[in-house]
Amino acid sequence: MALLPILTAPDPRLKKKSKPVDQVDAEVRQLMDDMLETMYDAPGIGLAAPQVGVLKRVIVLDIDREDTKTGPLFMANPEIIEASDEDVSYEEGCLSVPEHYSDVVRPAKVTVRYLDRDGKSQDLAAEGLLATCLQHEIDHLDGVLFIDHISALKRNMILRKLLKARKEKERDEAEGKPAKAQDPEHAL
Ligand code: GNR
Ligand code: NI
Repeated sequence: MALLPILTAPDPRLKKKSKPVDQVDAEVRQLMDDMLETMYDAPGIGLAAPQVGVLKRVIVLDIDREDTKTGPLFMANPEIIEASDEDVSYEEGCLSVPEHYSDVVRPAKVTVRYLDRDGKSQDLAAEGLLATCLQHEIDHLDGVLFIDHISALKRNMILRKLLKARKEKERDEAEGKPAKAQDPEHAL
């Protein structure tokens, strides 16, 4: 197992379309396991391979809630095969867009078809946070971030702030200053 570095926007790799995997082999399973460890460490409730610089259609999720104790989910080549007409708005965050949150409107329920960690085809019907998170992760595989679902004005403001924060971090590191703590109020 290994922790992988998480890319943050703006980064051209986060805008690319990821390639399907031919099969869930040992290499893909290793990627899934490393991604899960990285996601728990972050911490987050989902992670897509392009966020760790691997342009493969692989995602992992773990929505640990009282009502949905699904445990970790490993998915290769996930596809939305059904989406509800009903929409829902959720305040989303993203490990690749640190410290920014926006309401995003998406279908309330989706059914996803995917290959599990054993390479077996599965269908999963989801609602609530799991449905939102699945759509957020599958978006990553198509180079789409949650900020692409909000107004260009808000998106550009966030991207500008992310660039500024990155430059300040690089400057602080060059001067040997300690890393800033994350905002516990909004820890994912
Ligand atoms: O940890 C995460 N939390 C979250 C909250 C609301 C909607 C989506 C997410 S996914 C995010 C982790 C992440 O960036 N996955 O790509
Ligand atoms: Ni994300």
